[in-house]
Amino acid sequence: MKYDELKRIYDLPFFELFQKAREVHVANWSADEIQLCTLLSIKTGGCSEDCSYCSQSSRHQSEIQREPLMELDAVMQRATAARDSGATRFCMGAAWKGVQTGTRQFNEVLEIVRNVAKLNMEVCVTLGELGPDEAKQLKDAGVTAYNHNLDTSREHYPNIVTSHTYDDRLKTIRHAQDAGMSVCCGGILGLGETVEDRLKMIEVISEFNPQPESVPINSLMPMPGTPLAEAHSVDIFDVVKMVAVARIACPKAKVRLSAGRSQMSEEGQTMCFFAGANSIFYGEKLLTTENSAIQRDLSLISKLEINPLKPNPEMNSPEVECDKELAPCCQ
Ligand code: SAM
Ligand code: DTB
Ligand code: SF4
Repeated sequence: MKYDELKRIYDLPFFELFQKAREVHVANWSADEIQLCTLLSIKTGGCSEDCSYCSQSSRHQSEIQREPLMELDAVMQRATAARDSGATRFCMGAAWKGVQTGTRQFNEVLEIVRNVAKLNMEVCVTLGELGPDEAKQLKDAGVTAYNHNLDTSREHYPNIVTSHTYDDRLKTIRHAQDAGMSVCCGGILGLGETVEDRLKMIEVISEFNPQPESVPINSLMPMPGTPLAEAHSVDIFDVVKMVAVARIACPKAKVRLSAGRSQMSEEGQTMCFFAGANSIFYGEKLLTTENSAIQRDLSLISKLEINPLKPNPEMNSPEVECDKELAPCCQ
């Protein structure tokens, strides 16, 4: 969806936007379902990149403890516990610039993926940059979706990250899609961006071909020691509006209410769910920060009378929609 259209939608009176998003949501999803995903940081800290929001960059003086790549058995214990607590998707994150075929670490990650994939959960990984070969190996190992966020607009990106470019991010997403993985791609609100930046990011994400399978909407968790440690928090009504816009722009994607949820009231989260968010990170921890507590989430899910979504581990990347003018094969 193009920027001008997104801006027109964003500028609708709040209740009109809210209603339109709800209509798109119920037309595409069972409105009483929510996906529960559990995150695990399998390699923490010491990252070469300079993302100004991230506690795991070695360029900042943050307080988190560096940890090497976890052993297979320890990951399996966590994945099994996540499944037993009701999660249907297991997302593993690593603080790397990227991964490379033939390295010991990448081989270990592939072994972890092969084993987690046997647990009948969707398997998501976020490992940084991928080339075509790495993407194919991850797909063959059993990855359902690759998470690689654009985080903000192309224009604002260099104010946030200088150690890699927006185009580097787009290339990785292309490689993941070409290998047949679904893509999970979203961003962070609260990086000092404007509404225009937020909508431009959604423009790029919604124009992927195929559209992403999921769109995480994170609110910045200001991390001590990072350049954004003192950033202002995002108004919940702005979060709701971006959830609504993401829902309208990517009707068939899961919209995941991601980092920052622990700071939101139950009522704020409920507005986000009504506006089209249908997935959350569920479990005590995100990567390095506390998440909303399990009991609090279960209590809210029960009050709202919604049910955890079933897993779809065999899911393929959605079909590419051909542009009939550019692709005569589809005529
Ligand atoms: N290194 C890989 C990469 O950057 O793609 C994967 C891990 S990285 C931590 C995954 C995503 O977490 C980032 O793209 C960003 O959207 C999100 N994230 C990291 N720190 C955050 C923070 N303090 N607040 C909100 N979201 C954050
Ligand atoms: C995403 O969009 N958000 C998650 C996941 N994908 C990897 C990460 C949130 C990280 C929040 C800060 C932390 O725990 O370090
Ligand atoms: Fe490294 Fe990813 Fe954090 Fe950037 S967001 S510093 S690439 S772990």
